[in-house]
Amino acid sequence: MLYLVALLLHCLPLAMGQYDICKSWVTTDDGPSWEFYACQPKAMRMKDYVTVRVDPAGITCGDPPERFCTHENPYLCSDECDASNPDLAHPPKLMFDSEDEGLATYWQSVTWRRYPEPLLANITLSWNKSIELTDDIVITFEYGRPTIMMLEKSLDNGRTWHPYQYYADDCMEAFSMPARRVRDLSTTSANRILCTEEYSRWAGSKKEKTVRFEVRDRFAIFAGPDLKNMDNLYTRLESAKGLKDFFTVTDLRMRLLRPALGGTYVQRENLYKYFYAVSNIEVTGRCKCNLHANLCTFKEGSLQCECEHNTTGQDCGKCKKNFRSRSWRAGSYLPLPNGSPNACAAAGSAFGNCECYGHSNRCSYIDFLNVVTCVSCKHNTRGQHCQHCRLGFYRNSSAELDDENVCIECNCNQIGSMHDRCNETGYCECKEGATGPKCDDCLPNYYWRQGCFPNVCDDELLLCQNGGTCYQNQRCVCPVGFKGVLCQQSRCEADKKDCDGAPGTRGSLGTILLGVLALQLRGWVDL
Ligand SMILES: *[C@@H]1O[C@H](CO)[C@@H](O)[C@H](O)[C@H]1NC(C)=O
Ligand SMILES: *[C@@H]1O[C@H](CO)[C@@H](O)[C@H](O)[C@H]1NC(C)=O
Ligand SMILES: *[C@@H]1O[C@H](CO)[C@@H](O)[C@H](O)[C@H]1NC(C)=O
Ligand SMILES: *[C@@H]1O[C@H](CO)[C@@H](O)[C@H](O)[C@H]1NC(C)=O
Ligand SMILES: *[C@@H]1O[C@H](CO)[C@@H](O)[C@H](O)[C@H]1NC(C)=O
Ligand SMILES: [Ca+2]
Repeated sequence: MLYLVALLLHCLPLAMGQYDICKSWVTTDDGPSWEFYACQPKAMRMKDYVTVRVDPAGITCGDPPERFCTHENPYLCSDECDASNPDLAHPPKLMFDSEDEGLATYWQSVTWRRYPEPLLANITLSWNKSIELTDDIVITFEYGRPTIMMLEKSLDNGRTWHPYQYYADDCMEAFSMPARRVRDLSTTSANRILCTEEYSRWAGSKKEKTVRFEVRDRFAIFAGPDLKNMDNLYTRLESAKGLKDFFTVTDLRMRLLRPALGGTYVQRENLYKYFYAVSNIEVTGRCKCNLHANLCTFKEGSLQCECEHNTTGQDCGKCKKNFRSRSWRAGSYLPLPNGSPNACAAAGSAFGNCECYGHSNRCSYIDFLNVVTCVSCKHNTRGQHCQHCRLGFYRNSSAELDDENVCIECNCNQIGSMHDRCNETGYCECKEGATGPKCDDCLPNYYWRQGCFPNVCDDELLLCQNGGTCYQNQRCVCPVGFKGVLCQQSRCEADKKDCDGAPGTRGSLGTILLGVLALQLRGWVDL
C-alpha cells in the first residue's frame, strides 16, 4: 500500500488542484520512491519575453519629425515626435516597459495625414513558444482607442493566422457582424469568435483607455464569477474539444484599422489628431508544457519548458530517447485534484522487455507462443515490437524507428500497379506498359487511358497513312475513303459501294470508270 508522509501532505498544496508539483518522494511499504503528478508552470507576465514587430515600415512616428495634437485640445499642437531624440521618440519597445508612476511611455504611429487612405498598422507579438492565456489581454491606448481593430492569433509561430476577436464602434458596419458581449456567452459558445463594441466607442481619451480580450469572463462561464470553481474549468478544458487550444497562442497580432475619431466625423483640416498610441500590452499566461513541467525558463532568447516525466521538447511534446515504450501523451487535469502525469516509460519497464517504439501503449502475452507482443500498433506499424510497416506502407529512411512518420503510404496507382504494396524505397510493382515509382506513368510507346495501352499510332513507326492523323496515340482519324487501323485500306477496294457519290474521293481512274459504268447500267435498267 502507498501512503504519503503526513508532513509532505502538509507542505504540498496538492489537494488544491494547483498542479504545481511534478513529483514527490513518498514512502511506501516497499520503501521510498517517486510519485508523479500532472504539473504546469506558474502564470507569468508574458510581455517580458516577447518580440514585437510593427508593420508597415515607416508607420512609427518621428522619421521625419512631426507634430501632433490631441482630441481634447485639437488646436494646441505642441507635441512632437522625433525618432532621433530619445526624449521625443516613441519606439515599439515602449509598449512593454514598466510604467513609472504617472508618466506613460508609448509607441506612436504617424498621423493620418494621408486621409482618406486608411491608417493601418499591425503590431505582431511573437514568443516562439506556445503560451496558455490565464488572464485578460489588456491593451492600453493613450489618446483614444481605435474605432476599428482586430485581434488575430497564431498557433504555429506565425505560419497561419486566425481571427481572435473583432472590435468596432459599429460591428455591423465594420465587419458585418452583430455586436456581442463575452459575458453573454454560454458553456457551448465559450470559444466563439465575436465582435464587441465595448472597447471602441469614444468616451474621452483619458477615461477609457483599455481594450481587452476577455479570458477571465470566458473562464467564469465554467469556474463561476470569482473563478472559485477551477475544478470545473479544468474538467472542461480536458473534455471540450478545442477549448484548450482556444486559449493557446504562439503569436498575437493587433490589426489597427481606424484610429479614434474623437467624435463622429473626421476633421480633414486637422489630421494631426488622428493616430495610434499604445502604452502597454499586458499578456498573462503560462508556458504550455502539456502538464509535464512546472518550470519554464528563458534560455537563448526563447522560453523553454523544463520537462519532467521523461519527456522532452520545447513543450514537452515527446518522450525522451529510451523512454518510448508507450506513445507520448499529454498529462491530464483529470482525475481531480491531482490529475494524471501520463509519464513516458523506459523501454523495458513494462512486461519485461517489450519495446513498441512508442507505437503502442499495450503489450500482451501470447501463451502458446510464449512471447510478449505489442498490441494495436499505431502509425501504420505492425509486428511484435511495431518494428515493421503495415502492408501498403514502406519505411521512411530519414525517420527513426520510434518516429510517428516512420511508415509512409505506398500510394500505388490503383490502375497502373499490380497491388498496393511497394518495395523499401517506395516503388510499386507495375502492370505491363506502366512505369514510375507509383506506376502512374506509361512506358514509351504506351498511352494512358485507365491504364497503359500500346500505342495504336504515333509519329515514328506507326504512322497513319493516306493523310490520316493520329489522335492521342489511340487511333488514326482517316480521310473519307480510307479505313483500317492505319488508314491503309481504301474503302473502294473493300466495298465498291463506298466509292459511289463520295465527295472528294480520290479514286483511281479505274474505279471512276467502274462507277460511271455502274451508273449507266443502273439507268439502263431503270428505263
Ligand atoms: C497586417 O496583417 C495582415 C495579415 O494578418 C495582412 O493581411 C495585412 O496586409 C497587414 N497589414 C499591414 C499594414 O502590414
Ligand atoms: C525558437 O525556439 C527554438 C527552440 O527553442 C529555437 O531552436 C529557435 O532558434 C527559436 N527561433 C527563434 C527565431 O528564436
Ligand atoms: C525518468 O527516468 C529516470 C531515469 O533516468 C527515472 O529515475 C525516473 O523515475 C523516470 N521518471 C518517470 C516519471 O518515469
Ligand atoms: C520522414 O521522416 C521525417 C522525420 O520524421 C519527416 O520529417 C518526413 O516528413 C517523413 N517523410 C514522409 C514522406 O513522411
Ligand atoms: C525498388 O524498386 C526500384 C524499381 O524497381 C529499384 O530501382 C530499387 O532498387 C528497389 N529498391 C530496393 C531496396 O529493392
Ligand atoms: Ca509603456
